[in-house]
Amino acid sequence: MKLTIVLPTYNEAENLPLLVTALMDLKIPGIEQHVLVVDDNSPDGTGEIADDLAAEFPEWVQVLHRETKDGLGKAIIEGLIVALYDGADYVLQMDADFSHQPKYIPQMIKALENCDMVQGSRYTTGGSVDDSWAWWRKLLSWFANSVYLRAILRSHVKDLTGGFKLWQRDTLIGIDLPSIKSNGYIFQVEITYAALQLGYKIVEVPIHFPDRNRGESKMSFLVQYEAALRAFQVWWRRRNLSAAQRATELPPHPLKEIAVA
Ligand SMILES: Nc1nc2c(ncn2[C@@H]2O[C@H](COP(=O)(O)OP(=O)(O)OP(=O)(O)O)[C@@H](O)[C@H]2O)c(=O)[nH]1
Ligand SMILES: [Mg+2]
Repeated sequence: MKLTIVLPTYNEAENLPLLVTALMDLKIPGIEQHVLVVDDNSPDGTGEIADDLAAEFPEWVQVLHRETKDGLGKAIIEGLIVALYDGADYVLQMDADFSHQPKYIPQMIKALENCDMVQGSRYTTGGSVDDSWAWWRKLLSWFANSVYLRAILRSHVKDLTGGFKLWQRDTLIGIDLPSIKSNGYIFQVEITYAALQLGYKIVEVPIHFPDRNRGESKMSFLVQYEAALRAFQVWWRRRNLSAAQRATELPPHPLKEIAVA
């Protein structure tokens, strides 16, 4: 089985080489693993570091260079579509700052045998967030995911904003990725909600989510507040989807340029 790991990066110069090494060290039986870095012209040189990794490990690492930073959602969608064109059977999306820990990937692959998408989840039983979070921050994040968003979207998934997702190829095709219009953090909610509405089975695997310990955080309260309001937009746009509306063909290839060393 071919697994492509899509890593969106913006200023992850310190994290990326360590993460790529950690991913390659996994060596999961029966899995041919590839990494696709999607870099938005990071000012800290992450793109060049990614090119160096691709030159060093041409059979494992590919790089997709986007000209500007126009949102995490668009970067991930491009990566997911390119992974499908490259023939991936499974596609994993994960953050490149070690908040999503490679050690969970084998469990997630096992869980994917019985479902259409596996969500690495902070809020299912056994999941947790960084110990240093203040109680009110833990409460707010838990409430936003496990109560507020779930109530609006009537979803059983407890970590709707989580970005650690392992997809079956057919699920990603069925979703019609270019139809996901949200950007930023609410993107994670819309793509999961679209999958649920299309009747795909999602299983949550508990993860511990440590804070990044290298590089700068891009998260802010404004961003979280905006995501909370946009939940209604996502619900409205997707409320009438059903399994009959699954797409059956690959979307157009999004790429202007792909650099493979
Ligand atoms: N390509 C691309 N990657 C991005 C963009 N914004 C964030 N990322 C990457 O997406 C992943 C998730 O980023 P975040 O976790 O949102 O940002 P953060 O700053 O780590 O936020 P916290 O984890 O809450 O501290 C990381 O690998 C980032 O480098 C973007 O606009 N384009
Ligand atoms: Mg992060």
